[in-house]
Amino acid sequence: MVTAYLGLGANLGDRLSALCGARQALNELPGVTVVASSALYETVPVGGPLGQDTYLNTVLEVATDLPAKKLLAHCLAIEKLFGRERLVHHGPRTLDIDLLFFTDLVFEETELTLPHPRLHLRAFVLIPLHDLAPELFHPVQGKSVRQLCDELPRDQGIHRFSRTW
Ligand code: PH2
Ligand code: MG
Ligand code: MG
Repeated sequence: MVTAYLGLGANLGDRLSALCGARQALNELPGVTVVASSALYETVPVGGPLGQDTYLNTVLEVATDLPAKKLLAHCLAIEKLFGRERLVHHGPRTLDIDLLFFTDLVFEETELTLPHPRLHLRAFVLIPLHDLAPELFHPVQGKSVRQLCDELPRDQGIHRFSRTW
């Protein structure tokens, strides 16, 4: 069993039920157990078309004995199950599941880069990840999640969502 971190986001349709449903679907996969969930965060969209609704974002810690690419394939299948359509780059989505870290694996291929290549720049990933794993070390940036959070520009348009889940 190894530890992986997944970033989830939704800004179209019933965002909370997509995140809850995705967490349940991940936990039901053979070889995957959801170990911990961060708080939920309401976040301003980064990139993509203007006028999009705000996102709900969260991060999950999972224990898995699947290889990274298998886990990614399951994540993409769960996105589809929740109505994900890929129409516009960074466009609104019912559910996005990104593989952030897979143990300390550093890996680069077209369909999968680990750690996720933009996670160190994104408050909507780093702040929920910090809830779960502040001392997690980013092997490419050479910094902990805590350090990366401290270096984020102020006012990243991210607020804790009042609901527990
Ligand atoms: N995901 C993106 C692009 N922009 N912005 C926010 N706030 N949250 C996201 O999850 C997000 C985004 C690409 O996957
Ligand atoms: Mg994403
Ligand atoms: Mg994605």
